Amino acid sequence: MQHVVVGTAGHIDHGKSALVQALTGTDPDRLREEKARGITIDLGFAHTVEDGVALSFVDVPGHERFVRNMLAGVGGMDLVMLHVAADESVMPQTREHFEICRLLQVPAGLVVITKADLADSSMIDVVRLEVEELVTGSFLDGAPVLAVSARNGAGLAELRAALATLAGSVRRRTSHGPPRLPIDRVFSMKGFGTVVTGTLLTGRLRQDEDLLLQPSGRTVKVRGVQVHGASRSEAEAGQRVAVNLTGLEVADVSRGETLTQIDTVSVTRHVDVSLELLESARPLAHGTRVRFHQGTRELLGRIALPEGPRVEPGTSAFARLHLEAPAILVRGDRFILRAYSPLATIAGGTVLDPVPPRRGLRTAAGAARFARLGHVAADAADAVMAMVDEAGLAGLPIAQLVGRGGVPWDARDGLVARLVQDGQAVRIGAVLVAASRLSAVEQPVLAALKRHHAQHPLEEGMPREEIRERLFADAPVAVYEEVLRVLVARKAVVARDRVTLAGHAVALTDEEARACDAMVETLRTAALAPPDPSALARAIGVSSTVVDRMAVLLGRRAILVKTGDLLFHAPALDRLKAEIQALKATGVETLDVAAFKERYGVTRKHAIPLLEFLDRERVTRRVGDSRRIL
Ligand SMILES: Nc1nc2c(ncn2[C@@H]2O[C@H](COP(=O)(O)OP(=O)(O)OP(=O)(O)O)[C@@H](O)[C@H]2O)c(=O)[nH]1
Ligand SMILES: [Mg+2]
Repeated sequence: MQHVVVGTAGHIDHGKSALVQALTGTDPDRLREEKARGITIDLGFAHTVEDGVALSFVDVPGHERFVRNMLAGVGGMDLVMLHVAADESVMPQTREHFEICRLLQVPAGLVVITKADLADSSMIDVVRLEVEELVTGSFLDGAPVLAVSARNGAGLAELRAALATLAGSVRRRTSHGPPRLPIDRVFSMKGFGTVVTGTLLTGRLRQDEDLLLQPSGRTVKVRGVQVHGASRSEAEAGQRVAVNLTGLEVADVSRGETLTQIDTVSVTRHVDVSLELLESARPLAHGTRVRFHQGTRELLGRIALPEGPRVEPGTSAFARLHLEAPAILVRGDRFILRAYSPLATIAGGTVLDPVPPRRGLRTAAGAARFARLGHVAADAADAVMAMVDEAGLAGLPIAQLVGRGGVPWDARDGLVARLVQDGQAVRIGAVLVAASRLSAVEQPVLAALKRHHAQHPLEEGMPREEIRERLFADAPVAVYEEVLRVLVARKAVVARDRVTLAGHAVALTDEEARACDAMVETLRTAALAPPDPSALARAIGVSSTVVDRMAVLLGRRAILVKTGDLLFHAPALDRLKAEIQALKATGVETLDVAAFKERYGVTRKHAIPLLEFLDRERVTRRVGDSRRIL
């Protein structure tokens, strides 16, 4: 069965609650004080089934002092019934409630002229004209305007039929993924404990599952779920639900919190928005303190304007809101702003980015960023790409697509696949990186290598880690690896422990090249008894500086090994290591300097550096004057 949430709206005493009761048989005024004073103070709820459609009514108070309670009810509405009493016509809260519904983009609705029994047809025609003037050009332009009387039942049948018809055109909410339930009521039920209610905006809510209360971060368990007064094993988006929770007291939770799961929403104090200032409002200056109403939550915050000192009435603008407590948002959420004092609705708007980077706002770049976000707000793919692009090489975690990007859960993977397929983004591990960012960093990598080769002609290349620190400090390692992988695949670089430009060869002079060859040859023949470096230099006829420089180069290539002051041919040392290890198998446990000298026919000058080498390589360990073979 289709579920539709129908809200009331309108001035105090215009017969909203009476009409809900006439339609459902339930008096939505449940508080003792409401009954005593004959007015609605807080939200009331009732339900009925009409022509196969489950209608849930949210009845709001008309009193100007309770607009904040009214606001907590509008967020979940699919349809609104704007009430205008036949004997009073359009009044201040008729206008204010209508503006609120318009600014929050309640998708559809109708107008009811109530108390028709108190007016004749010419009075009703006047009311009709005033209503039409009010709603011209809005979402209610052309909507049904029905005269009804809760007292004598006139027009009720037509109203029911109109609601059932409108219900057919209501948007479907996505039932995939975790639930998002802004809480509008909390109470305790004898024998059950804490119950919270609300309109399930997206996802599914199941009995026995663990959920998160935001912003408190408290974990709770769903003990039971009720929809329209009946127990269910699960509820789905668009339904009004009552959830019995274990793990918390009534005092631990209040209206304005949201029941959800991780990665479904952003919990945030700074929000980038576009807003529309009402004609009736005063100019809104940078820095003004305002009341922010979103979902069932009300917060105080300050307006920051990226451009200009103020917003003029009747115009739209971009703004950043700095809130005094966390809001629970995703991109695309609608909200209302009210003046701090005197209380009045002044503006409404859309969340463009619930987690904006904290960079300069009143700068050219800040303004450009808003222009881009505002421009793309309608299209999820463009908005997500704007966020991906802005995240730079760090990438946008795919997990944030729902909670920050406002992408429906079931559309997330498809959107990622599309952006990757289009070549706009690359998926690297758990993040999306803009393809343009990846290609833009290639030039700096190649330039850094070129500079490095020029400054260090004898080095094989630039250490992998040094490039990462210099150019990829904010990026996950996987992103850096991906850039290298692409450059290697294109044969632009060779990447081992060091990264080298393709075609780069260590540049040696003829003398250096000859010295290298001679050093290797001499040391190979000398095996475990090489000459010291100055003797080596003399023997091959070059300066000691050249020998030292070539020693570093050959050392880096693992052709020579330096131990103590001496250079050895690496294969000679490898053989030595293997032999000593083999000795152990023949039962020899220890080795002293004398035995080592004798065994290899070397003097102390060679024996000491060689034994130190073996210690370093953990082939032996020094114990007193002797060595234990490990
Ligand atoms: N004659 C007549 N009186 C009505 C009708 N509907 C409501 N009333 C009376 O109007 C008064 C206000 O009705 P409510 O339904 O409480 O008005 P409301 O819009 O819910 O008021 P708030 O919730 O306080 O904003 C009550 O005394 C009702 O009995 C109607 O159709 N005809
Ligand atoms: Mg009422």
